[in-house]
Amino acid sequence: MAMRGVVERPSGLLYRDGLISPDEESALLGRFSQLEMSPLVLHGVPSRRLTRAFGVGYDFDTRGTTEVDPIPEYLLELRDRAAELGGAPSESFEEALVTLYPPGATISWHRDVPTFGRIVVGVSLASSCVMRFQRTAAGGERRVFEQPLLPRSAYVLAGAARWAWQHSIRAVREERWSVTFRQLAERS
Ligand SMILES: O=C(O)CCC(=O)C(=O)O
Repeated sequence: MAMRGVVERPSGLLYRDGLISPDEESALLGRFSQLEMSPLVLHGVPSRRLTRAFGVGYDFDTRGTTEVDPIPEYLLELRDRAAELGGAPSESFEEALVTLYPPGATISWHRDVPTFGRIVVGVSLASSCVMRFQRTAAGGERRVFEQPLLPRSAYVLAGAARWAWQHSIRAVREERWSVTFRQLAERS
């Protein structure tokens, strides 16, 4: 179903197909299948998607960062490529959030919390989905955009795409994994 509103590409949204090869994707998915994942709990309500944070964690109840395991070696090359696409030093991406969307899982409308920095880079694995964007323009008109995310692709949210637009993902048809790299606002 098409979104209602005037279509506008969010400024600061960058999309790149083929950030990783099919072999690299398989190797990462093999690693991810060994990870202990937990349902993301948003204000007491567990969501259908499962996550595992590395480097820095975030608690939606206390709105603070938490201590988690360091980013594993096998994610460092991926972080380098994500950082190059995002145009910021690799080490500035202190969080790597691995998310598993079982079939039917979604992420609802949100902006990433301001604890995190100016640039967010997300990598998609295993299946495709549609990332939706919305904002209210001056005068109250709704602006919308849909960005298909293919497996092995990456997107960058910076500028208006990071701060002015909300994003969400429609229910995925097949299992999807993502890795989201974020900076900490206080250091970016
Ligand atoms: O799975 C994705 O690529 C999007 C993740 C996201 O929007 C989030 O974790 O806030």
